[in-house]
Amino acid sequence: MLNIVLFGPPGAGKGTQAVFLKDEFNLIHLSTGDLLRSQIAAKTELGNEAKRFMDKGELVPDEVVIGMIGSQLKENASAKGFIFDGFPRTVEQAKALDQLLNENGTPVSGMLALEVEKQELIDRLLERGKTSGRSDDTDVSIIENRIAVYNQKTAPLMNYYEAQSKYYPVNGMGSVEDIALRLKMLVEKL
Ligand code: B4P
Repeated sequence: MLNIVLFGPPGAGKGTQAVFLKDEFNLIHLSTGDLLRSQIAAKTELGNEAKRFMDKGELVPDEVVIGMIGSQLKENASAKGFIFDGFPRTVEQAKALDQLLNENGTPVSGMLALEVEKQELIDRLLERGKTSGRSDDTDVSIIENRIAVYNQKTAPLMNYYEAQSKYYPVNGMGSVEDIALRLKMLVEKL
């Protein structure tokens, strides 16, 4: 079973690349951002709670996203593997993911970390904000906060996976196709 953690700061291309990898390797794509946005669209209690954090560029509480991923893993028990996009985002979430996957005897295969310069991240998100309707993509100060939260709470996960020899940095600058090829070549070696 192939379990890939696709990692990187906001705007690094996780969602974009996950679509290619999912098709190439026949994986289930689990994006916590997408799952949360569908809860917001459905105006559920969870969605209303999550929106308060997402609108400010803050992380949604660990227990909420861990619970969502746990249910998705159960729902897709016969999958060939998963691509985790935007999860884990804290050490607590990474530990929970290890525990959930170990229960099935199928650990994380590798963490692929997209590396992109800060100004490029901001440009990409503002560009998406013109059409996405996402309030967290239209305001530079909120984008800056998302990047700061990433540096403070999420970037330490690189050490977490490096300690398990599962950390693979990938150049995330360039065309979508070139980056997809870099990721594909890496995944084939996992
Ligand atoms: P996400 O939905 O994960 O948003 P993101 O970090 O911005 O990544 P995304 O996948 O959308 O962007 P991508 O890099 O693909 O999270 C949103 C919010 O949800 C978080 O801030 C948080 O509040 C909450 N949340 C989600 N998961 C959570 C968790 N685990 N714990 C707690 N809270 C959580 O792409 C960005 C843009 O760049 C796209 O428009 C794309 O077209 C463009 N792009 C991609 N590659 C490009 C390239 N090579 N060249 C040019 N443009 C490119």
